[in-house]
Amino acid sequence: MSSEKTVEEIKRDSHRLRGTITESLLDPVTGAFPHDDERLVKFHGSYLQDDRDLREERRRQKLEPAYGFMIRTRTPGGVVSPEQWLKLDHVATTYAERGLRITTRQAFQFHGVVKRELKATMQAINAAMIDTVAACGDVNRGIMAAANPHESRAHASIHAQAAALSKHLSPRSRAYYELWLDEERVAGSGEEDEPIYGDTYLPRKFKIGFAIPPYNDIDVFAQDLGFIAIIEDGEVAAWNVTAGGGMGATHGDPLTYPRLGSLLGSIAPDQVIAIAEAAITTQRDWGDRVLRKHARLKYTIDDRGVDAFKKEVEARSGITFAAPRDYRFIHNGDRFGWVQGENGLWHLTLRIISGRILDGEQSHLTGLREIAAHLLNVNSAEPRPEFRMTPNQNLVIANIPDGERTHIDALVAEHGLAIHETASPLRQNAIACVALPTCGLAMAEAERYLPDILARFEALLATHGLSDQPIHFRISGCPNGCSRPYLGEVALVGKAPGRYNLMLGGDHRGQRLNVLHRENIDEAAILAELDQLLARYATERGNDEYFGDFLVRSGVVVARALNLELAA
Ligand code: SRM
Ligand code: SF4
Repeated sequence: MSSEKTVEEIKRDSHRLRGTITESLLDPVTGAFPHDDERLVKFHGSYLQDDRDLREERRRQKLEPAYGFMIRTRTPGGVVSPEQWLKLDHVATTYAERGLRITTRQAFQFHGVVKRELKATMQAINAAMIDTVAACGDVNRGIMAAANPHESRAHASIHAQAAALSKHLSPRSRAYYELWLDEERVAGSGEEDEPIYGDTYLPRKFKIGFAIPPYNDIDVFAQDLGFIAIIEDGEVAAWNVTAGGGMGATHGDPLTYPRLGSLLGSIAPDQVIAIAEAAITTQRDWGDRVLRKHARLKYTIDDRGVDAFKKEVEARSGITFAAPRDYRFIHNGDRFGWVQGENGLWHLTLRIISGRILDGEQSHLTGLREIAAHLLNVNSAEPRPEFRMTPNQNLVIANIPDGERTHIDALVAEHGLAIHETASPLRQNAIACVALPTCGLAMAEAERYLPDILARFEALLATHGLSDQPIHFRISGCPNGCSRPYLGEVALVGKAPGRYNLMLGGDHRGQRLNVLHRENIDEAAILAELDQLLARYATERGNDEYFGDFLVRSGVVVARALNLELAA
């Protein structure tokens, strides 16, 4: 039976990612896909899920699970125009449940799309000139780029670089266009040359990001391949390159672990594509094709050594890395409210809790729709107003002429979107992954639990007179690490319903992994532990000392990977 095939076999036999997806879409008997097509549809940006809140009840009623598809966009650097926003809003309100969801990699996700509407939804997304190709699957994923809006010229150039690289690394297969957009099949269809990926694509997902110091909002050290811009006179003068970052782990399996990227050296501004292609093809050829848990680049690099990997990338690209250039990160979060870019235009960063944009207690979806509609008519030269999703699941309304700020502020206030003005620093910076009810891998709540745990954490901070402390808190429903929890000063990693591993000791720059402090504890134990530590922090901390740094200095935790060579 085909479901016994390995993922490698499924990819190889898929006719370049087509499989039998067309037939599976037409099968009226089930809301699901057969196993092989389920694997393949990921390469088209979609996951088969089921509503886990309803699982038990449906089982009792002898019904199949409440299947729905998640769809993720490919939006390099997280930029969309107001026109695109309105079209994506239409997709969310027409086909999906739970609104628009900004992800930790600057994409949108739609949840709960039923199979019979999957194709129409894909087409509606494409009508916004946005596709979902390679948003998931064993390929290069959505490329991240700094969202911090200060340095306008550098931003424009790294966004253009992210988009160009994303295009270069996209699969050449026309499967997406045939299956979803009814492109006609031509001779050779199903056998397209895949010069970068080959017949079986990559052993595992691959992630790339571009950072602009001093802000590390993209968490560059969590990327398989990271580019750190060295800016001179407002332009990118060089890139430092990192490789082998990643967060995913499995509870109790020491073969798996989070890892910070290693600094390989620096390259010239125009060498990004050659280096990225060489790194990807090296991982294609060297990565583990047997054990998927061990197939990320971080394990390849640890198995072969950083130097061997670096030399191979140099040989394949014909580029020799120069010594790393000096740089300094100060922060990996977002800066909220209005800031003016060097080109005189204004940018407003809004806090979106867990990236979820819904009409609920507040009319956030409606508010942003009205803002997008207004921006369509703003009379301004290039660069035009746009939306930028941030890697911390927030939203920047960018390139706004001075005269438009009052109107936007009014819409923001009317629709309760000014969360950043009142939220505690803890709440402003917290990140939660999606987890239940859609994520099939979730062991515990994350996004839905975030407001409650934040309220309790805030109460503790208030007790100790620490309400103004910007503690970075991250929560994931399982150890895969989608909220990049291993970089949080305080993090909860789901173990079972209501139970988490308490991780402590990350920093504010995304340069230090936290460590396991208490395993498999419930909320009462989490709060009791934090209570004690915050009491010490309140009295023993140094001037301006962050909580994570305090925990390390005072020996409460021994940070596992200080990555000292990077700490400028
Ligand atoms: Fe993730 C799997 C959601 C960013 C590491 N991730 C999943 C799946 C698709 C579950 C599944 O495989 O069935 C989740 C879908 C949940 C849902 O219902 O929507 C999921 N990941 C997410 C998002 C939506 C989290 C969020 O709250 O925003 C993020 C989408 C990013 C995007 O737009 O592409 C997301 N995932 C990440 C990140 C953060 C990052 O990339 O900066 C990581 C850690 C970095 C890394 O890759 O090492 C991450 N996701 C994983 C892993 C562990 C991979 C590993 O190396 O072991 C899995 C599980 C897997 O691949 O087998 C996973
Ligand atoms: Fe799902 Fe785990 Fe990722 Fe959270 S961290 S979205 S629970 S895979």
